[in-house]
Amino acid sequence: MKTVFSEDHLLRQARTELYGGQLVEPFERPSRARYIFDRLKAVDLGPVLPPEDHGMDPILAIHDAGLMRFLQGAWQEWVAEGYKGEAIATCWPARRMQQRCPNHIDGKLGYYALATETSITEGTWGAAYASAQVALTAADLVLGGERAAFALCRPPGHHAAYDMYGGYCFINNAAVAAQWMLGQGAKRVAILDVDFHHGNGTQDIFYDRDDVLFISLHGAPEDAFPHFLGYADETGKGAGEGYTINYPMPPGTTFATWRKALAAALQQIADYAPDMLIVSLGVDTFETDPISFFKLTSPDFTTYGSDIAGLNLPTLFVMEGGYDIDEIGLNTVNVLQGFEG
Ligand code: OKP
Ligand code: ZN
Repeated sequence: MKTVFSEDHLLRQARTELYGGQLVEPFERPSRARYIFDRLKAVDLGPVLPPEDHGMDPILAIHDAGLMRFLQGAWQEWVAEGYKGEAIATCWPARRMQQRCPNHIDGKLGYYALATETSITEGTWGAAYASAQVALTAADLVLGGERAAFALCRPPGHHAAYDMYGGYCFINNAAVAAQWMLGQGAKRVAILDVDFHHGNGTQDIFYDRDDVLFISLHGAPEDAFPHFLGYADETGKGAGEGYTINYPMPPGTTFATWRKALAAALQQIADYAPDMLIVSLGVDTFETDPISFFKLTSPDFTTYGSDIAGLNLPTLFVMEGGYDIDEIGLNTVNVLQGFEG
């Protein structure tokens, strides 16, 4: 399997994440990508290619132009205000407040953020842009006839909604790739999100559409980030009714339970008969992930990679989360090797 990867992910080197009332070293850190890259090389998964620049148009086909402008300029505005730390939202348009974008950087951060753990830093936009280009280039490989491709994206994307960033995500790489596939001739695309966290951004983007089926397996919102989306009764709206499917699962969920949800999801994807499959691949379902509560083991990742291959669909894997960094390479590449059989 070919991988697409950009060193520009290194532009995102945040020093702080707001976690447990402290500013800690972010869980989403540059070494994640290096460990995955090292493992790909160690098992000789296949060639690693750089991204080709597809420009802003495929990104603006998914995201609000205001959010993109904001992300490009936020760091400069923050510094101009004289702030010393990294740019973090501190206030929100909460219930019964105006949904209007203010001028002040503090107001803009709150307007566009969906959570406060994710700081914006000098290189954040460059890394997020490169990550989206990685997904687009890997999508081209699948469109060009490859059985599968791996977009080693960093930063991740599935929490980024039409006009919101957060949860370590700025541009929704999987959604951008799905829309690109549709523009290149695919009639229907399925997105299977196996990251521990609900893919609220992807769901939001395609909620009223029937040309993208979105299925997510995740920690139940009662107990897990992003807390305010991902319930089983969210099933789509309008033309999209029935094309969003959620499998929330409780703390302690083991592979046996998780795999049953996956089997149901795979059947629903087969029934939908898409031209292509995108897997939002997060390995934070691992038993020792520091911020998650499922109990998958390393061999389980191989097993479910093989399950997904059973669909026999052209498949694009897009990297999302996974924070047990010592094992992130093994677990990620196990899925890809399991898929290849
Ligand atoms: C991004 B991705 C845990 C707080 C979680 C944000 C998690 C973002 C995950 N107590 N904070 O889906 O892996
Ligand atoms: Zn996650």
